[in-house]
Amino acid sequence: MPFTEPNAAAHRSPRPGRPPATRRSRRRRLLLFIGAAFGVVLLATGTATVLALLGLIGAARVDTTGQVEFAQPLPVPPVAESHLDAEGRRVFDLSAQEGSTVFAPGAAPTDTWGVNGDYFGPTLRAERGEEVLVNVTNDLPETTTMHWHGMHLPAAMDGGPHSEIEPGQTWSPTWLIDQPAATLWYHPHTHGLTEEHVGRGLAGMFILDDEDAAELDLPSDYGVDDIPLIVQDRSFDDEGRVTTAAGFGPAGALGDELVVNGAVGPYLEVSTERVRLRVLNASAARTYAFTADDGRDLMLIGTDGGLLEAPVAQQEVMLSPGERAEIVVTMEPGEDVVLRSGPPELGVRAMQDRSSGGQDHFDVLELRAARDLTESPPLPDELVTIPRLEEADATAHRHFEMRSFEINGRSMDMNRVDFTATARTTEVWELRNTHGDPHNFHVHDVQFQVLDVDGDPPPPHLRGWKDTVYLPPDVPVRVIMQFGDYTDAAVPYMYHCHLLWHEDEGMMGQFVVLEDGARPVTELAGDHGRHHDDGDDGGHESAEHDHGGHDHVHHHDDAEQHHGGHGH
Ligand SMILES: [Cu+2]
Repeated sequence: MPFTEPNAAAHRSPRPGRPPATRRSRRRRLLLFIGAAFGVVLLATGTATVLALLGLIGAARVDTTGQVEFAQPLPVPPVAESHLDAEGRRVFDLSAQEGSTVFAPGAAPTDTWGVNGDYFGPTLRAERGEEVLVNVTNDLPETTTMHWHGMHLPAAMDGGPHSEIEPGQTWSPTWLIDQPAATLWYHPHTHGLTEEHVGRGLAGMFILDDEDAAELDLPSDYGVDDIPLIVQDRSFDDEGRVTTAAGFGPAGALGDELVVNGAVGPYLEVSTERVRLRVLNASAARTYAFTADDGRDLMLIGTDGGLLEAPVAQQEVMLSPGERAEIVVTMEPGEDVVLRSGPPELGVRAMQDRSSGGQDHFDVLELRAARDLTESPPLPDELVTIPRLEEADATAHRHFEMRSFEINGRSMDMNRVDFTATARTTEVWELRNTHGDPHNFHVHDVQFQVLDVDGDPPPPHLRGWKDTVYLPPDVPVRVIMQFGDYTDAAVPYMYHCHLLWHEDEGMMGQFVVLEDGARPVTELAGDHGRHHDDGDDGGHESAEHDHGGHDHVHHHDDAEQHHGGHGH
């Protein structure tokens, strides 16, 4: 069992046999029909043009506020067991396996995948300065991978699409935890299959601790006042089994109900005055804008890569796929507060907005405060010191244009290294969504800082460490990062859109980190011929820096010409 709470099936439901949200089933059937029809068109054409068309009629507005029953306790993933080996490494044993999950009281079970259980996986936890070793055994009937999202680590340990784990095999990456306390996560990064593998349930949290965070008076009793919330959108059939997504639009497939830690309509019994929510958007396509139903402040204390310098009072916390937020909510004795998601400001035109989930409302989780709450210390005014990366130190400036399913006009090629970064150097990347559709940007190995958004200093919630950032159309976002010591000429890191359908369709590229002047190998390992598009694989390009008409991505020495001819 992946969770400490009893399975929903073993729980007495106030209304046994009632699957979730039957009241919306008629509309869902209609949407399924429309979705299926467009799915056929999409398969037939496979072009982004169809998506624009889909934007017109692909998905209806969803609103579950006030309709969710909150009939089951929130399952909390257990902390993964570990032991120290002879070399002092913290060892975790994970098994990706098949299972069966009941998502709501009385619902029929759905065939799912999980890690050491039926759905999702345990929360891995390690301290800065520790070496970890994770044995990942693939007990599934097909090849998968396991990526440590947000982790600074050698490329060969990163679990990208080159690090395939065949059925029956065990992959055992090991690395030193060398970054601030943070809420990271793990999930497959299988070439062309990430959406499917994550959607089946392969995901979990990886919480990092350090001394700076431990010294702060923050809620940190896991499962009591420090709660992981892994949020996905799903659609269910009349019996409560997961079914084809109810909506489909430019962002990808959208469910019309929310699942938190694998449960539909969960509640959390809060026993302390303050509760810290570690929220992970593990959805394929949906962006959330979390709010409290009474509009109270959500105190944002951390983002993807660690704690902020100071808590930020937010009425709304927006998370695109892959992003995390640590939020502290203050409760009064005996009250109920519903965590909701309101329409996220995707910044896309109305046509795309509706079918990208930009007008949807959800009830997420009910927080039920006990009559007597244990007193919590006030939130610290200051959290951690974040050393600022300086633009003046940057030795490379790169530009990434997100458009259709391509980055800088190129689709993912497992055999092409798109650029080389130099170890221990600082780079500035300008990220630009020149598409009308929603995209975000995620880079492996490093945490970055946002330098500016549309030329302005970043808002407070974007001033901490980030590894994934939402890119509204036509709003340039500049980020700065520093590469570390890890170099590998043969195994690349990925950068990509974290909307999983886009990523699977090739909205991804690869880079290697090398010592100054070194060159990547020309044939990369791990290509098993499962390219999503077989049209142009014959002549594998040289894996060295490709200047052939793709100069969006380039080194500092030719950075000055980057605006030429791209219609910015
Ligand atoms: Cu995208």
